[in-house]
Amino acid sequence: MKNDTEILKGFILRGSRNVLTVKAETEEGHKELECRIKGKVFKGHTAKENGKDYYNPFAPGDWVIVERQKKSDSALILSLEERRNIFSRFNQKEAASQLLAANIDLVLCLCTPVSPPFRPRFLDRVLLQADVAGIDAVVVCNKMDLEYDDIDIDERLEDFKRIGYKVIFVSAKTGEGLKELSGETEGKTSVLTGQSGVGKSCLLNALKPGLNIREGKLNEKYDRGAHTTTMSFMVELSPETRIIDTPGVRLFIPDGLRAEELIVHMREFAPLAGKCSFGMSCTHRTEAGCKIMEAVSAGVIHEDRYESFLRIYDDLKGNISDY
Ligand SMILES: Nc1nc2c(ncn2[C@@H]2O[C@H](COP(=O)(O)OP(=O)(O)OP(=O)(O)O)[C@@H](O)[C@H]2O)c(=O)[nH]1
Ligand SMILES: [Mg+2]
Ligand SMILES: [Zn+2]
Repeated sequence: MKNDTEILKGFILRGSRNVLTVKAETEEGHKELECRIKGKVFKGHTAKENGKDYYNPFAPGDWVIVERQKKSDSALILSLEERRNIFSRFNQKEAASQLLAANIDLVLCLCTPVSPPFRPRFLDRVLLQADVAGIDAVVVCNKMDLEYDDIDIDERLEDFKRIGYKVIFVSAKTGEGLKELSGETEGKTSVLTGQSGVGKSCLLNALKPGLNIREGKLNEKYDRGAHTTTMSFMVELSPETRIIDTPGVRLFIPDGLRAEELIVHMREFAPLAGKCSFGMSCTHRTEAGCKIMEAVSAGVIHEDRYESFLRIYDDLKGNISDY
């Protein structure tokens, strides 16, 4: 009886909460297996490991041990291998953390100068989350084929460079910058994040023709994306290079840190942590001797990053609002 099954190690490509596609090396070579979760062990397992609940127990990039019925294309997930890191966000609707990807080398923070409008505060949040997770991040500005004449956009992108982030300019449409982007992602597992409509799926299709990932059209009236991608999934550009596409979300609420810790996870703020007259209890809003406010006046911290900081701080205190 036992010989009818084989135990394999594989990684998750995509899936819902209950049914996941795992890629594993079987006796017949690499296969994509449709997997269900054995029992209800995982909710507890994940919660114990991370000290909190996730509304989805697995994410693309997770390594798992599965039991496969030989010759079949289905299996049961028995256990989760230890994670190197997780990229998550707080899901307000579910009031829980949502895993977007696991075991990641690089976060690609995709934005556009126009269509949909440039939203640097979204980038601030994604970059923050990458820092919290301990994952490298780069800003990727797509749709560079489109005209725009707002110098504030260039100035803000320059500021990301100034504080130490790489900014790559690309166009999924014309192919501009794709070589540089390929160079950056080569040999890594990356996660692609950004608002709906910035062209995440389109960019993947441009990086590897033939993928045929579904792309959406922008809503003309509101100049917004249509939330075309509804589930994270991994694509393999080569055996070593993997990218996880994610659904565009409207609000990115950072996850896994307390408001008081925010200061150490924003690059140009971090060196000032604890230096205010009121130390770590400073709210950086009104206090005399606040080093953050001084740094904003001196131009060491961009005013808009400071505004981002205040709003994220409020989010983390539970006062979530639009940003
Ligand atoms: N002009 C131009 N349009 C682009 C470019 N990249 C993507 N688009 C268009 O932007 C729209 C949205 O692209 P998607 O790839 O579906 O966007 P997404 O980020 O995956 O959106 P969600 O799945 O909803 O999160 C489509 O109409 C694309 O044709 C680009 O480089 N230039
Ligand atoms: Mg998409
Ligand atoms: Zn302060």
